[in-house]
Parts: sequence; C-alpha cells; structure tokens
Amino acid sequence: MSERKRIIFHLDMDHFFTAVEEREHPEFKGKPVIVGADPKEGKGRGVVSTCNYEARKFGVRSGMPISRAWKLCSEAVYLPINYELYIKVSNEIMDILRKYSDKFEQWGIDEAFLDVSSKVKDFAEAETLAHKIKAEVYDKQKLTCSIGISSNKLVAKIASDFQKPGGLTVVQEEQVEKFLAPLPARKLLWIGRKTEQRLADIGIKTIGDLARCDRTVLSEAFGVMGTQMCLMAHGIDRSEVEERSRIKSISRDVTFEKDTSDFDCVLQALDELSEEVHEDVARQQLHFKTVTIRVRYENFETHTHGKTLPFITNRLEDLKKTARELMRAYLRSDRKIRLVGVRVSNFISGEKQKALM
Ligand code: TTP
Ligand code: MG
Repeated sequence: MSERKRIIFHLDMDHFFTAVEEREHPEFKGKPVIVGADPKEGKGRGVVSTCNYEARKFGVRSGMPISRAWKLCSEAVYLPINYELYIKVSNEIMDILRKYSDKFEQWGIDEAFLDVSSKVKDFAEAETLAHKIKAEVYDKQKLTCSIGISSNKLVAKIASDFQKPGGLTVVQEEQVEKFLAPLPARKLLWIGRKTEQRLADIGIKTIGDLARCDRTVLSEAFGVMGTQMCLMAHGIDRSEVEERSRIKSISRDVTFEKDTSDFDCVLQALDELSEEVHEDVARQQLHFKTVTIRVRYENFETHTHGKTLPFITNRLEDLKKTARELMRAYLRSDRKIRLVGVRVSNFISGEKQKALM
C-alpha cells in the first residue's frame, strides 16, 4: 500500500515575548527590546528570554547572560517577563490555528504543528492557506509568524525557521534532502549541544554530512539514537501531529557507584542532574515552578523535598540553586548517600498528563 501523502505546517511566532510587548507599547517601535532579567546597570544576574530583531543586530540572543546583553546593547528597552500576558496571547493564537487543521499540536508557548492534508489538495493550495492563516493571526493579534510547510513535522519545523521573521518556506518531498544538506546538524530535533559536539568530533557538521554517514557507524556510536539521526538526516519522520499530552514532570536520578558522604561529589552530581533535566525542559520549551529533590541514604531511607518558586522560570541557574538549597539539610557527615534525584514540575502549558523520564 502506498503511503498516504501528508501536508504539515509548522508555525512559529516571531520574537514572541518582545513582539507582544511591542504591541502593548507602541512607543518601543524601532527600538531594541529585551525581555528577561533586570540588567541592573550591567551587573544583573539571569539571562535573556528573548529579544526583538533590532536587538539581535547587536548580537543579543536568547539564553545569553543579561550582563553580556548589556555590554552589547545598553540602550535597549529591558523588560521583566510577563508570563501571564504571553500565555493569554498564546492561547488566543492557538484557538485561531486549531480551526484550520484536521490535527493540531501545540509545541511550546509560541509554536504549533497543523496537519492540513485533507484541507488542501496540493502544496500550491497549502501555500495559499498559509498566507490566509498568517493574515488572520496578524489581523486579530497584530503579531507576525513564520510558517514551514512540508510532508512531515521534522522538515516543516526546520522550514519555519529558515526565513524568519515573517517567513513562509515550502519544502516539497523531492527537495527535502537538498534543503537539509547544508544546514548544521543541530537543526534536527533532539540533537543537543553534547551530541552536536560528539558528531563534530567525528567530522560531522551538517545534516548532509550526517546523511552520507554509514548507518552502522552511527548506531555503533549512538545506539538507537544513531539510527534515528540517520533517518532524520534524510528528512524521514513518520510521527503524527497529535494534541500533546501534558508532561507532568521531568526527572533524573543517579545511584552512586559507592555510597558517599563527600558533599562536593553529591553537589556535583546534583548539578549534572539539573543540567540534564534542564536540557529536556528547554527542548520541550517548558517553564516550571516547582523543584523537588530526592535523597536515598545507604540504609534505603528515602526523602523527597520540594519547593515551589514564587515565579515561573525556565532557567538552569534557578533549578541548580533551588536543588542545592533543598539538598543542604540532607548533607550529613555521619550518613552516606546512595542516590540523588532532581525533578521539575508545575509546568505552564499542555493539556493531558504524562511523566517523562
Ligand atoms: P522561540 O520561538 O525560540 O523564540 P522567539 O519567538 O523569541 O524568536 P523567533 O523569532 O526566533 O522564533 O521562543 C519562544 C519564546 O520562548 C520566546 O519569545 C521567549 C521564550 N524563550 C525563553 O524564555 N528562553 C529561551 O531560551 C528561548 C529560546 C525562548
Ligand atoms: Mg518563536
């Protein structure tokens, strides 16, 4: 049986948080705008959540320490994060998009996949539909977005990022490999910084390099993920667009090779777990409020201890700091620790429930 042809959109709002702020404050028009921590004359802690394209011209980027952003562009308008407002706008946008698709999947706060296979008969009609969606989002919200169109989610997502802001990129099936080949390997979903480095170590920089690589070499080096990467490099992705179940928590734990009462070693392990949890949080574009740690002593006595922050965050430093604070009470020189774990929960987006380990 021949495979059903699909037409998938991925839509990503342009510089979302700052775009909403600019809409609310027309006086910011044309100025560099940065949403994130208070720079405190260049001495503030924390990072840039996002910035508009004027600020990007100065080299400012999401995730950059706010002190560095200040060095690059002290004249920018710096704003605190107003999650409540962005979530409200996000929900309104998702309601507009949902009605255009057979199947709909929100992804993070400002992105969505739409399966429009039965709404349009070919890519030309799909392009017309994409223009219509962009126009409606702009009319109703005064915000712009970029759309990628292809026959699967993977390529549609990469395509939406291709001509930002305000882009519309169509990649038909026969153009997929040519489109992907020159792009850096990290553009493939799930390829994080660590994997990117490991790939670079064996001479793989672009998606094209990855596609040319022998599948057995990749599966030997990366296991199941290697096979998956090989498929992705050829632009193959059969995953369906589906309303995502809500991730309830993300956690990691580690059992020490030998029970330990070495505080440095425990805290180091805790930091590494926080980093792993955070990679998942970032990949899923989630924001959390609650951090919980788990400690198991050598006699298997187990404690969990959590803290709900007074603010929503997606920052690694908040996670690390809170986990370390919670751990303090359990570090005792007379008790050896067998296992530690870190969990984040209380996320802001999604509907149903699921735990992601
Ligand atoms: P993105 O869609 O990655 O970024 P963006 O919409 O700001 O810019 P672009 O035009 O390139 O799409 O993320 C959506 C929102 O999520 C963003 O406006 C702010 C927030 N965010 C963070 O808080 N921290 C981050 O590190 C990133 C990447 C995004
Ligand atoms: Mg965006």
